[in-house]
Amino acid sequence: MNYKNYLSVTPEIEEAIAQGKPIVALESTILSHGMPYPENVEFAHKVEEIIRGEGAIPATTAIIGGKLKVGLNSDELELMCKAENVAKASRRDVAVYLTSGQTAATTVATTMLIADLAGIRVFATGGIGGVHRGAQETMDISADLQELAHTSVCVVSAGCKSILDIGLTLEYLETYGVPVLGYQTSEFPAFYCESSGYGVDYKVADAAEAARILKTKWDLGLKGGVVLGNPIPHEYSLDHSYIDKAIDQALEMAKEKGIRGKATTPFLLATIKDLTGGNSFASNLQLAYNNARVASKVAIEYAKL
Ligand code: PSU
Ligand code: MN
Repeated sequence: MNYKNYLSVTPEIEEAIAQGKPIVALESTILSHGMPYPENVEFAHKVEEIIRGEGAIPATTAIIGGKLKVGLNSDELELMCKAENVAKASRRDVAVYLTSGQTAATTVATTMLIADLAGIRVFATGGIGGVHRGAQETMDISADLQELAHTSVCVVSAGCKSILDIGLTLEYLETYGVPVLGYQTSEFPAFYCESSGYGVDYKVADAAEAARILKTKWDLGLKGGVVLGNPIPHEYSLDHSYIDKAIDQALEMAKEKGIRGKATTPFLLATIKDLTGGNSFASNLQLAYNNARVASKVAIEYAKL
């Protein structure tokens, strides 16, 4: 396997991997297609600072110049945040964009894939992709779920947005043998809302317990990811009725405009942001910071095992 020819890992991260230090992977689709510029620049730096503050090393991923980048410098972060001619790379796009040299942001699926190639086991994001509402007709199911089925990385997220069918997303994860853990909660979180009405498989008490579960799973050769659901901090949790109204409206607009395929999720995210103004964005930032904190703790505990 000569996959290493395609990886470009910063010296700091390369050394950290070699020494078994705690590292937290971060995606770039959340920057390029999930947040407005220039607010996303501040976010991109702050989330990395939070991880460093906890004692782990951040590794933001992207596809730039025909390489799978692990760790971005300030210019590269700026490039992803400006998002001019930055594509969205899911698993099926990776080889194409590496070949063409297209700059692309990494989704949860692609970040997991890159983290796994580099040997990074913990990843912090905002929300995972999942089974879209109406998937019975459209078959729109995020590639994130198949990646979770096969790729051994723990994804710390605030669950998923209710642009998705949360119940079907959890069913899909069950079918593919992906453990869904709740970080100090028995409820699967719904991104902006700390609760979703759906339970998790197991509530973990702390990062050490989560890390032991990861080690046990992978020691057994049970390949595949783990979802660690970490609810948005209570003070930032939004009202279900408030956010659901915006989500329903965004879904209706997507239908009217005939939005399909990989454009669906970015369209819904941008429309919800516009409909709810700054409110939802402030919550979005806080839940992502909180995931970075918890992911760092898990990476630190995992590195001790
Ligand atoms: N959901 C969010 N914020 C995001 C995404 C999803 O609340 O930024 C992004 C993630 O990168 C995720 C991707 O992996 O969208 C899923 O896209 P799709 O549904 O096209 O697979
Ligand atoms: Mn899709």
